[in-house]
Amino acid sequence: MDEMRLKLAVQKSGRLTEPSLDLLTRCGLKLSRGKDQLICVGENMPLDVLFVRDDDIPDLVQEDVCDLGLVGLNVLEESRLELAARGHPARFQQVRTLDFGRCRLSLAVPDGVSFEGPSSLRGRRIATTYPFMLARYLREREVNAEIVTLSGAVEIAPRLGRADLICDLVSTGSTLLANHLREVETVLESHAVLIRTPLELPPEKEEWVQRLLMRIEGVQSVRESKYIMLHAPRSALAEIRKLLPGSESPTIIPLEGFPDKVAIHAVCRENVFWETLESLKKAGASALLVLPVEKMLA
Ligand code: PRT
Ligand code: ZN
Repeated sequence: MDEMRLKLAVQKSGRLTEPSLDLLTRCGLKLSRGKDQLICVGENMPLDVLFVRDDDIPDLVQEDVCDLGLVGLNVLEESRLELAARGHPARFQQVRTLDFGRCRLSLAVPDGVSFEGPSSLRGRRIATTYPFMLARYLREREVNAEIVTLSGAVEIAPRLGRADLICDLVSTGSTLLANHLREVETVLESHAVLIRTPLELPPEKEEWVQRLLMRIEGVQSVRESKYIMLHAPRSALAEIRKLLPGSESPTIIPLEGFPDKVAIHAVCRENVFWETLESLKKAGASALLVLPVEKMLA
């Protein structure tokens, strides 16, 4: 492999695959072929993508096989704790919080079972695929419980009599519902993160890491952003400015032939909903136009 090219680990096939590739595409990366191969070559950047299981991503960065990785905080934290337990401090650095892969690691009890806080866990058997995070949670609360480590299908463990409750990832909650389980405590709020090696990289590689970080920032900040244009009576300017969601300094332009009116252009860093447009109109605005923002660089 070419030592001068960055290597970024991405989940091969799973929940993080599509949003990870979407982020990279929005950052301008063009990949050589489909994601069926282990490695995809970046055609327009010195960056190649390695497709692997998400659980392997922290280790690949830890062992300097990859310079960068896109992985869930849940997997990262578990790996960090596991490494620490084996006496190896984690070397990967978390460099960006990403706006996808949101979920939470939660405790859930079977319907009808009471739960009055962590002390209710005393002496219970808890099934999980995240034994290190669960152990930390219990340790911090000084609760002794039995951790039943499984490799999957955690939600059926109570029904099979293997555990009294579970500690598993939840996003919509429909899996819990379908299995007659009730979420009672959050152990970790999770989302995808970008990690990197702590190694000092050659300047050319480091420059590309910095460019990628900046582009990610740009992509994430425009996702919810909108460009809004409208006409307004000068007298309503103050009120209208207050109504524009998340915009600091709108551009105010005189309107030829209408001395009492101005045009306002603003970048709103939040979504602009119909309700906002209706309020703006009520305040005197007209000719309202909302456009998506494609790229932004501060
Ligand atoms: O093969 P590989 O090991 O790469 O994939 P995997 O099966 O381990 O992972 P995958 O693709 O399921 O998830 C990858 C990452 O997505 C996780 O590590 C989390 O960071 C994130 N993520 C976000 C989730 C969920 N949401 C999620 N809902 N991971 C798993 N789930 C599970 C959840 O445990 C439940 O069983 O999906 C099920 C449905 O969830 P509900 O609450 O929407 O019903
Ligand atoms: Zn996995």
